[in-house]
Amino acid sequence: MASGTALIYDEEMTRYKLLWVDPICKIEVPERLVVSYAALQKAGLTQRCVALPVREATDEDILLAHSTEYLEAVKKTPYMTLEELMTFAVPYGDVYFHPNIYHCAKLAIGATLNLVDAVMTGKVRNGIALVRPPGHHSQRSTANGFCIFNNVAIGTLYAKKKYNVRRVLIVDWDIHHGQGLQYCFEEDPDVLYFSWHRYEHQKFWPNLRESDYDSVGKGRGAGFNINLPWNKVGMDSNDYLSVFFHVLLPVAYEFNPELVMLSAGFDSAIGDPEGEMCATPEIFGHLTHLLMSLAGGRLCAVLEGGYNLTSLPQSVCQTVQTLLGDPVSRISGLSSPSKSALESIQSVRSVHQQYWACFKHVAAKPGYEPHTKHSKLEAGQDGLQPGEETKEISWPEPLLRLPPPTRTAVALPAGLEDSVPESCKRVTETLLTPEEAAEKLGNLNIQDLKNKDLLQSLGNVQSLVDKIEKKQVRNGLLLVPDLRKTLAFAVQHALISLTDRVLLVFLGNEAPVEVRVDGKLMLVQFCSTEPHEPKSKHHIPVMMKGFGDVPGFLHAVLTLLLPLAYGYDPGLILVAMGKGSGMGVAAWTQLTSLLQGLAEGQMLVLMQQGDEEETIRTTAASLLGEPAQSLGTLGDPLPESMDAVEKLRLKLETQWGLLQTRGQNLP
Ligand code: Q9C
Ligand code: ZN
Repeated sequence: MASGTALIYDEEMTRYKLLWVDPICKIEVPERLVVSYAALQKAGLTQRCVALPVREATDEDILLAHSTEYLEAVKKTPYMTLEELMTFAVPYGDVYFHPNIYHCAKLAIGATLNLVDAVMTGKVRNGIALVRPPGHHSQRSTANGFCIFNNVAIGTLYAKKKYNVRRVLIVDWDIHHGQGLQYCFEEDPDVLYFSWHRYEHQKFWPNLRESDYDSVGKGRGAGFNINLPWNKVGMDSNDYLSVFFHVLLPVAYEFNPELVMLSAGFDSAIGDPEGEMCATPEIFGHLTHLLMSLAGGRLCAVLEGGYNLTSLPQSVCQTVQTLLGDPVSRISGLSSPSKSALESIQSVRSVHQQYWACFKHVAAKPGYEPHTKHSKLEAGQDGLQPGEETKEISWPEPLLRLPPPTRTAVALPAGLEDSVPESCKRVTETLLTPEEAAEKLGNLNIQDLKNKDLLQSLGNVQSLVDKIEKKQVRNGLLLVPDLRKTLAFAVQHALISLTDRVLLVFLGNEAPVEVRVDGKLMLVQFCSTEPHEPKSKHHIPVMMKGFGDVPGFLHAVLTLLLPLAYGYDPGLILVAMGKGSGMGVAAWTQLTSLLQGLAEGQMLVLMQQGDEEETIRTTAASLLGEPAQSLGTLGDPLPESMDAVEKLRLKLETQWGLLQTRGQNLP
């Protein structure tokens, strides 16, 4: 399995700049790269990455996405006078040229292609190319929006051609619409293009009708172009996460990409003069993490925009650190998306429901007609007015993300120690005294108190929870003889010794623990038989029609569990799989991978002894940070599972705002 993170950077790409006065183009400065790379160095991240060289793209590479005429025209720019360069740029719009920009543009493509090569050959698992000029506005015969050639489009076509990659997901989180990417792939069903962008009902640049949510792709590509327009400025982490949970991730999993290309523009971060959004740099760590469970972890990030020289380097560091596998920072105080964001989410879900099974249950928008929109939109009710308040906005510097000395500790019964990778730290047997056990577990009987295996597993749980709390260990895996009792003990111990909230995710039918401490423990239980009416509003049973319904389970994880968990913001996660829950190993490791984005990855997994060695090994690998296995082509989820999840969402969405998916104009 591939490991390592590539970083591609070359100072040469800082050697072009705007040579005349142009208020629109003046933000695209060489310092963007300089400060980003310097921040990575200062954080000690450059030496942890695999440094890869850039190369010059060949004509053949460029012609993958551009016309000969356009290439030949750009080829002349190094020999132009200042005046000729100015004149050359005029017809394109919001772009400038420089005698060295053609050279840099070739390096930007070459950097992208070297990254694709490294990821596709398994030299690295993932990586990022820090490049200038950016690419996503560039079209077949057009420069546009600071972009000369379309780096990500060329990278995608190159991967398809050279490596025979079939399905590529392009995620464009830059705050501008990558219309160049849309045009390039809108008829291609093998490339799913997702973009969110500042739109303001077409009042924001590039002011295109086709940037709206109803551009879904054309011909065979219908359904494979997803636009999420932001119609207000001031969008924040709630809005970004909601779009991932309720739009991008469900579709992305259903699409099942073999490679993820990321148009990583950071003008969607707080403080950016273009985006005027409010999401802090930490959010990019989470967005990155959420994408790392797709395509077996094959992720190529390529810099696009980002013009605030403080939030840009911070966001780049968050992204790189996540690619490297460091624990993702906690996001506290999440609430719900804004009204305007919800309207966009609802619109894109309803217009795409005919293409994607994950949206099948979405109620069609009442009175929905693709070409008469915006009528019901409120005026200025939420969000900021454009240009307002974001000028001198400040935010706290992201906290350091220090990985604990040990990533993964395991406590396994004798004979099974070799079933997990070497790098797992073995927990030496810790025996609990019967007195200590009885203190935390009222319902132990005499037999239990004499049961050495049980007392040992309780001791192991206690020592692992303590080590995680002290940040000596990041996560752990325990195989226990009595799952229910050990789990109950783990919860008791965690609640007593931690001041923080605990999230328990339980797969199985029996109620695992009496939830007593309201507020400090949230229990999300996946079960296949009707559970008893929960005694606490923090006990959330999710009925699945059997655990074999992988698409249904995944839907519940993405659209229910993750929003709940992010809203709850636990300091520790306990995950337990009852024996014979029948959960497939791929779905199970998707769960354990995704949950590591919470609680700074502090997680303890408990499994009943007797589980298959393959499951144990894969679980340990997931805790060590190996990408989850891809789930393959998902069939349709069972309607019963979807109904159950939808019902729960409706019930809980007032309390847990990240569950919301609808604007106000629906019941
Ligand atoms: N204020 C990239 O981020 N100017 N390009 C827009 C509206 C063009 C942005 C003017 C912005 C281009 C890669
Ligand atoms: Zn941009």
